[in-house]
Amino acid sequence: MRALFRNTFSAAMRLDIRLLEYALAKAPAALPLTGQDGASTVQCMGIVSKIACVVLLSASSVFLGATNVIFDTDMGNDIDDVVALTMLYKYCGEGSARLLAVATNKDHPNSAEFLRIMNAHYGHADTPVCVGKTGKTKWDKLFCTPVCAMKDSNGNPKFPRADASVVREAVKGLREALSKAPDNSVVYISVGFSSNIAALMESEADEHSPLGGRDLAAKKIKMFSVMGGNFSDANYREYNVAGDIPAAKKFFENPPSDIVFAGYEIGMQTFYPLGRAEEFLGKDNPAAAACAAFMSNTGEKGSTARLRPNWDPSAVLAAVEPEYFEYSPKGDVFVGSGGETSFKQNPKGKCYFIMPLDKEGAKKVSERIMLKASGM
Ligand SMILES: [Ca+2]
Repeated sequence: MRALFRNTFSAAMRLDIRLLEYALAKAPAALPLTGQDGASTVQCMGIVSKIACVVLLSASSVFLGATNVIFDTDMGNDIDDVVALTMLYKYCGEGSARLLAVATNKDHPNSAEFLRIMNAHYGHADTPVCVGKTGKTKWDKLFCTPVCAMKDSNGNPKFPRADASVVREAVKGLREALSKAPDNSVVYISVGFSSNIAALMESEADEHSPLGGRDLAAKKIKMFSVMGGNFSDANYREYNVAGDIPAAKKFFENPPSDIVFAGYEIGMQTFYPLGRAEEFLGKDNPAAAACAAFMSNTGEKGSTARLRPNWDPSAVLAAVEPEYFEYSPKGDVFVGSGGETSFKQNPKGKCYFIMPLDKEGAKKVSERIMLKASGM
């Protein structure tokens, strides 16, 4: 076991599922059986083996439980948020994650509308969509607006939306979701600006909880998984940090719970092939449509081989399957005036970051992300 587990019990339980998947994949071939991942095929010896394998996997999923997840995104700015979210849906479908809420910190209405489309398509129509009026990146043109505008042959919206009743003001929605969760059970994945988290930390007692936001977060969130910063270059002004420096400073320098960082440099080590999104995700799929729109609207139309760095997907993988990475010791993260991030080792610190991958590790992470960001 290479990983530094923060939650040994749940990580061990997730490992059990993978051991079963491995056993299935290695079973002698006789009867083909489509695997849970869709993109892969596992084979079992015969009818009896097939039934036994399915029963084992099903029983494991029920027994092993799921990680409670909140996904906070700047959906609409870059396409890797879409890849990351499809991974989460996959984990939910497999029983290894439970999506408590999604939140957007991109201040454009079609960011939230696209999230309602995604949630409806992937069977999460009841999941709260928390919308932050952050004032950050108020433009939108790359994929949210184009996908929201798509029509079917009758001129109706191509993709159904989750009902507008699921929309919440960000802080209210996040407080509601956290208050309903068991203590120390939530993994909060942040793959955009820290605006919503900073606002949550400053919030006061309300009808959902008598606790202030910082105390509520500390009580309910066992860890944050953050795509942000650069831990190989202390002068680098990473986008998610530079986009809301005061919020990042408030959050990173005094976090309510542990933070694992997937830095810019980790995302740059593996890539998702946008040109194969429809092959991986299926036709009439809003995520595939978003990938196509992104390629078209960023001047890459016609490319079948475009590779997009796995920044946000790395944060999802670290949240749900942490054993795919190795980690730094604990320490403190500081945010510079221009959005630079620096790390200082401190055994009492709450921050740590994913270590750069070797060649074999990068191959495994790349394959795992492609597998999880495919099919349903
Ligand atoms: Ca993002």
